[in-house]
Amino acid sequence: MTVHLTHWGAFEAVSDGERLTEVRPWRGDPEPMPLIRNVASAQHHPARITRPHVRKGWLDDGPGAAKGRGGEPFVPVSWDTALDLLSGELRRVYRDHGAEAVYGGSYGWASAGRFHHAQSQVHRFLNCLGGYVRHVNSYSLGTSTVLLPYVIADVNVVLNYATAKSVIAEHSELVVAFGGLSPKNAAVSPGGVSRHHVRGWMSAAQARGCRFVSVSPLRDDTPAEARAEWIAPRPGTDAAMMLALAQVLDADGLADTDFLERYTVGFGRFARYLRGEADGVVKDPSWASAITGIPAERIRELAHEMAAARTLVTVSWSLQRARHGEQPLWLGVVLAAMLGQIGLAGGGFGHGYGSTALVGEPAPRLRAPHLSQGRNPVTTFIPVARIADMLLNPGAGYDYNGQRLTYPDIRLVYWCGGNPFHHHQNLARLHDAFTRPETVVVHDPFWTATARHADIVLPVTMSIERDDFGSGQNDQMFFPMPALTRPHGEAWDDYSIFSELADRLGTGKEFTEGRDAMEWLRHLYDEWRDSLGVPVPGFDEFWAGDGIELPLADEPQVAFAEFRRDPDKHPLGTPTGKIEIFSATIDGYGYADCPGHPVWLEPEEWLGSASAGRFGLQLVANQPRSRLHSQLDVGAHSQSVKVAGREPVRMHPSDAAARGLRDGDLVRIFNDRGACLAGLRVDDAARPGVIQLSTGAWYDPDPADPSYCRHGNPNVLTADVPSSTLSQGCAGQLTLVDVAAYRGIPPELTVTRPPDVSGRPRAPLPRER
Ligand code: PGD
Repeated sequence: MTVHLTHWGAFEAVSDGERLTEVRPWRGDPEPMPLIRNVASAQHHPARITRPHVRKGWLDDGPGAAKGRGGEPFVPVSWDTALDLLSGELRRVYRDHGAEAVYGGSYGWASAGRFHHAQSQVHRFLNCLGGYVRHVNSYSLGTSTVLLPYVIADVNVVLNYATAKSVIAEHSELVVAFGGLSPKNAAVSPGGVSRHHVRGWMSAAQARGCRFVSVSPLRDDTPAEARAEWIAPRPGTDAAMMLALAQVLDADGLADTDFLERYTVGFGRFARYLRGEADGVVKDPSWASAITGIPAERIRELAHEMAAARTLVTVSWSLQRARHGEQPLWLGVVLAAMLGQIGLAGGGFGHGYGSTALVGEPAPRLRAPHLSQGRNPVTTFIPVARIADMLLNPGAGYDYNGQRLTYPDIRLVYWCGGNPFHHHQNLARLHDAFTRPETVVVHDPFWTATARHADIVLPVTMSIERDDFGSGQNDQMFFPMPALTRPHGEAWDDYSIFSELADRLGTGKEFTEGRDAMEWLRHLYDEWRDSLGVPVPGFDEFWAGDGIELPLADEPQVAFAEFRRDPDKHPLGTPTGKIEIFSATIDGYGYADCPGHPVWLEPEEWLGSASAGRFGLQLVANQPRSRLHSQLDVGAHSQSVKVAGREPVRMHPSDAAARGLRDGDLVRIFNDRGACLAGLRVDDAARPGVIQLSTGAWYDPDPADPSYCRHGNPNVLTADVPSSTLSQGCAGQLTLVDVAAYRGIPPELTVTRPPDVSGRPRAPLPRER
């Protein structure tokens, strides 16, 4: 048995050199995830890319904006041909248009493994050529990354030095979880998870008497082990509920004024807003009840319960992935500050205990080695979720985080390790944006929708097909990851592709430094080992073993304990060094969609808005439980939950009855932006008025209509709008839709088989009668 690491867990496998014949969870994992079933079953699926391909139109006509991108047939070519064509095109673009014409942001999670980390590889390669336009922030946390440094601390401090789950289990009396504590997300971490503790800490806290309150439109956003009270506001209205909690704390004399005085700035301005002195509206529980649908009395009681107990306020990442996502996040900090428990064991504020495995884990003292990406001389960047705006509007100006920026004129897009036709919003608009560049290059193991929108498609190995080592962020285990099988078809690893391209472009020495992949692993390991000052085995011993344990920090972490002890000696990284309930800096930017203190701002699409009459259901487009993002959607576990061959959508029984729908029906979900098919699951875990359709079903558009997905990708429905001007973060979590039964012959899915290489025109799809 050989150990291997994925973002969703470690497993042990037996291989016959071609495929994995036996897979079982890593023996050290107390709560292994069924997602590991996806790996072996996807490896040789027909949707794997077996050899390099070039879009026929690009081959025939050369580079240029192309309406046919995403719909035209591909021509299989040899590696030599593909690499010659691609190196020639890179040479042309860098020579004629410069590095500012290359978008190499290439957002995506790719696979676990520190050396073959796809982003590091593509960025290092492009840096050797002169750089590229990059992205900043992430789809996960784009809003938090910008907001938190103004309010409390850098996002990495908030996440990596969060109060340890063991401390919560021991000390918290009440955990109020806005957005819940989702077990499916808490099982995943970038780079990998060895020991899952998704449920254990909640059981332990609950057994000791800690109470959990889960504020979410979905009951199972918090696991049964927590025995949580479920409060289900209208999606997107948490900020109103939080303001009312703050109003009760203020009005009933429950706020910790000493804490607010010593550790925060701006409470006075905020209090005037709460009390209605600013706008004549008191933000009390009755006001919030009309917005959220939560009884005013329950909000009032909860505020008193929070003040009477050691209370941890947590906010999930999903809440900030929405219009005005800054507001509930900021209010989470404000509530914790008003309770005066920031810096105390089991109290205060946390962000993402149910969003990723790494939050609340004891940070190891050592980080595993990684490959340097080199230096990017290009200063132009975009906030990651502005990709379609950039491609559609070269030269246009826009605001971001206090700056006025200009979109560059991109000629070549290079994607390696991500799937924008999964992760971006309003996919029909993205489809349009992808017609604009002159060349699109994609490396992926699979024929994802993004690969199908490329001109040059290069097949890469899965992580089980190459030698690497891996360790997740804040994970204690560092594993060797020797190749378990030979590569599928003619797939190469990203490093080999970039090495060959770099050779052709005259930057081979700089890119490879004369090493092959195995020599890099040894080199990075030795360099790391020499820098440690603590004994770890030599490389050969490490490579032959089952992983090493990295030493942990000495004490379980309590977030912001030092700041609480001495705020003058340990100020925060905010402009004033204190928690900013009012931010003069943000106020100074003058953004109407993110003012100087947290407020309730009505989103354009919510159950109380005018358009809710036309589209009466709020869609929660959240993270899937059967795969990570869009990864390995063709794998056995992901396929096992599909309904009628489509992604499952969950709907409350009352909403299903009102529409004459039954469990198992094929349905069409629609709004003004698009439509998708899905398989209905009737389930009272969704609040009435809410449906839930996970992200990640591979986008399978009607050839004549990119806004229509046959498979169930919610991003044909979501709006390509930012959370706010401040952060320009992804706001894809919520959107208004309606649902109807699909009548007629269901169209066949095509995304699970390779695209057309014949050149024959594609037959139109059956559509609804
Ligand atoms: P993945 O499916 O992980 O999605 O978006 P992201 O693009 O990260 O894509 C990774 C791709 O890398 C896959 O196609 C995989 O096959 C490929 N890959 C794997 N290993 C390798 C490798 O070694 N080399 C190469 N070249 N490729 C490899 C995720 C993004 O989606 C995220 S992080 C979030 S949080 C967002 N969430 C939402 C949301 O909540 N709601 C909506 N509506 N939309 C979202 N989109 C975002």
